[in-house]
Amino acid sequence: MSDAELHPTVPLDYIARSEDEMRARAREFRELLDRRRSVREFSDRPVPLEVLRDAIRTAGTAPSGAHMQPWHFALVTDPSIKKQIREAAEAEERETYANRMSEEWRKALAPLGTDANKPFLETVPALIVVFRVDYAFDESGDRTKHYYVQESVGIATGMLIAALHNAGLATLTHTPSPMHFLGRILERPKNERAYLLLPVGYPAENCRVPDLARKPLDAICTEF
Ligand code: IYR
Repeated sequence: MSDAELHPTVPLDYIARSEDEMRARAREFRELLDRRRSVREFSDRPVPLEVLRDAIRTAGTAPSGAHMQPWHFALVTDPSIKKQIREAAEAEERETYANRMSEEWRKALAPLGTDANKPFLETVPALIVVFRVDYAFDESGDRTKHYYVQESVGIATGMLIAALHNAGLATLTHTPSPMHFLGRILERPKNERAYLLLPVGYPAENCRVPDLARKPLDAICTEF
């Protein structure tokens, strides 16, 4: 078989835009994403499952090392599973807040007003648990190596958060640590490790968030 037959190509589905259009789109997208905030007070109002599924499809368009797509998303809306996750997360968080956090860490978190109680894990209509898939199995049961898993899953997660925000939903990037309990409760295989827990829903009425500022461009970018 020729190389072209082994590795087929297709034309790039590229949309060319004028510079004016690019400027407008870049600004609008920035303004949209600048309104995203991590939310810790959620409404219990159900969200359309199809919106969540579409956002997960969007995450699945992320680039990945050797196109291995090393991610898996658990979409949890079952109240009894949310309860189990809340109870296990709070147990870990109680230990973290009491014994694992340094004084410096505690100070950095103070403006966020967080503690070990995570009632939102049950209030929210949906939890999306992102798993990193460290390796796969081929048809003969041998391991297939995955590359740049951390980077790939991080990019996919960013796209997931942006897609949910774009759809009008609020999220929290939640990292109870350690997160082994998520693989256990959700019965994921041993080649997967929990990466992030994302509560998703509508913000509670009158939801307030910390008064934070974004770093300006000149603080996050150096031009050469
Ligand atoms: N995982 C804990 C602590 C926590 C840590 C960081 I870094 C944050 O930005 C926020 C919280 C918790 O969720 O409370």
